[in-house]
Amino acid sequence: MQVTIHTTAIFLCQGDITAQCVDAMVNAANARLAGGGGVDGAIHRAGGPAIMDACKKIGGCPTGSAVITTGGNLPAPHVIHAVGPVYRNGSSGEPELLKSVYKSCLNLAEKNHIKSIAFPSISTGAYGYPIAEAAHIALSTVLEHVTGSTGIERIVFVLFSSPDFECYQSLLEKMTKHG
Ligand code: AR6
Repeated sequence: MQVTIHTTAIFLCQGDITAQCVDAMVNAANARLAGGGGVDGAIHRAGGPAIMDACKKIGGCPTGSAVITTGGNLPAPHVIHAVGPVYRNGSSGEPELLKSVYKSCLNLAEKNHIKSIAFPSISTGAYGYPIAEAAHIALSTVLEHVTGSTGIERIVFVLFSSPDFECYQSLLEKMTKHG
């Protein structure tokens, strides 16, 4: 599925984020930038040790924020390491932190003249964020951001499972139909 808002095309696809040909791939990282499972494991495996070397130099990243490194051997020259919140009960600041992490990625992308960026569904794996709530925050933050003037031409959400893809798809349809 694809929608174009202002000058930015937003795509949804199902698959493995490490195969995306984009300027920057977003990693669902942890605050220590220490690597892990899920997207984090896949990105470090496919990108090689240069990414971990760069993460070690940075040292860490607060929840709700993001940092940028090389993409190592990945098809993307950059990786944006985004630290989403661990989901507790939904009223411990998780929505604000999740919105903030997407905004941080978009701001970092613009600052680095990135024209295409791939996002996973941040926080909805090991960090336990319910998919529908997280998808709503992810999509609304991106849609809001691209109504302004931005150098980002292409934003891809890469969903791993078919239920996650369907959830994002039905939400994006609703959100773009009703404004
Ligand atoms: N491509 C795209 N999406 C994927 C891939 C992939 N290769 N692999 C998993 N997903 P998660 P989080 C989906 O756990 O919840 C790590 O250990 C997955 O199905 O990667 O933010 C870090 O080090 C889910 O929908 O990230 C942190 O400690 C989504 O990506 C912690 O997990 C996010 O799942 C971060 O947890």
